[in-house]
Amino acid sequence: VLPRCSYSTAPKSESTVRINDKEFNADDFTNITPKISSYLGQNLHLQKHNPLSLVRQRIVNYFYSSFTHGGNPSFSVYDNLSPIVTTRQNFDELLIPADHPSRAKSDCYYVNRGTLLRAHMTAHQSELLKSGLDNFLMIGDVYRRDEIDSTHFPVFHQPSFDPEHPHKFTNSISDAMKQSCHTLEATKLMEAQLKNHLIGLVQTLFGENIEHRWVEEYFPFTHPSWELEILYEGKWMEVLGCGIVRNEILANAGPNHSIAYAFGLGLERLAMALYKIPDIRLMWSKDSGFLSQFQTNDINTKITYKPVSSYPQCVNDISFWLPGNESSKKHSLCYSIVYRHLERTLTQAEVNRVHKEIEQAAVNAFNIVIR
Ligand code: FA5
Ligand code: MG
Repeated sequence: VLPRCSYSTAPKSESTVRINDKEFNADDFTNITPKISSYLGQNLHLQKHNPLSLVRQRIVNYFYSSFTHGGNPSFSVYDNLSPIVTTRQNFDELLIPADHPSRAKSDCYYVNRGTLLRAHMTAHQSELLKSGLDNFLMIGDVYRRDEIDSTHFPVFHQPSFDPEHPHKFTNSISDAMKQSCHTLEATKLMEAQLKNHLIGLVQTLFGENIEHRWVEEYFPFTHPSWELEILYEGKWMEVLGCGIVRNEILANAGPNHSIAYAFGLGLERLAMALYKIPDIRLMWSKDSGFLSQFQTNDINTKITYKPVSSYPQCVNDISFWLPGNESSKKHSLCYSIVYRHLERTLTQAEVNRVHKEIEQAAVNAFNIVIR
């Protein structure tokens, strides 16, 4: 059952927004639409045979193999945190200034002035740190008012990781290389670990020869920061942002004597490059011609997406009694047959004609009785 969003018809000043059966006051910031709300709870990253879920599992396995302690995973995975967060979680806790452009109404889906659909998984970093965790992987759907194209969609999925290490602090200056409280040695060590882990991940997914490059970036919540790009279809595609967590964030949340790095990946972009899916919008396809290509019990199977007809499917069921002794218990089966033309939309009448022929052929060949 998918959650729905609806708007009450009350006068504007006291109008409310319902999401997931929860009521929120609407105000001048409210810009969430019923269409966007319909994505909440779909959790593509948790659907068994969805490409995003296959990549999610491979990422989790990779981190399990790299972060273990005495044979057990040394981090926790959160993949079902609610995407409805406060502006405090999404921005303030991450030191994002009040006038930062990423807070603009034109960039986010606001429920109201204080509440929005998270724009990144980093929104949960502080609460998890405060709950005492020091190594965690968060995966979920995030929402941004981005212009749609082949690599951008207003809803996408982000695995985000945050491992921490003990650190002896110094008092020096902050510069392009590091934060003032960190030693240059520790910063360099963290940078090397962070980059190794991420390169290790893309090599595990794509093979040793994956072409990649690091680009210097700026995030208010990390310093220094980078983005990783991989070569996809002859063009550089950004797949993640990362950096060394600002010490103020760790200190505010509790663990003061440690240094941590963090990153946020674009799950769709990795899935696109891995399975050669040409357009991010296909990830939302409910078409069995798309989904059936990812029906595998081995997440490491090499899959190359084959385009399916863009004309709609038409589904007719065939339901029949198996042949058997009249007196014995009758056994019936039902199959769904998907019809689709490669060059045009089929009409129900012509589908019915073919369907009748299949029924007749099954009766003749297997002696079944159509129900
Ligand atoms: C962030 O979201 C940071 N929170 C990442 C981070 C985490 C940095 C922790 C430092 C520490 P960014 O906005 O670049 O960063 O998004 C991360 C990735 O999400 C991008 O590299 C891209 O792969 C993906 N992404 C961003 N916008 C979209 C979109 N509209 N559609 C699909 N994927 C997107
Ligand atoms: Mg970016």
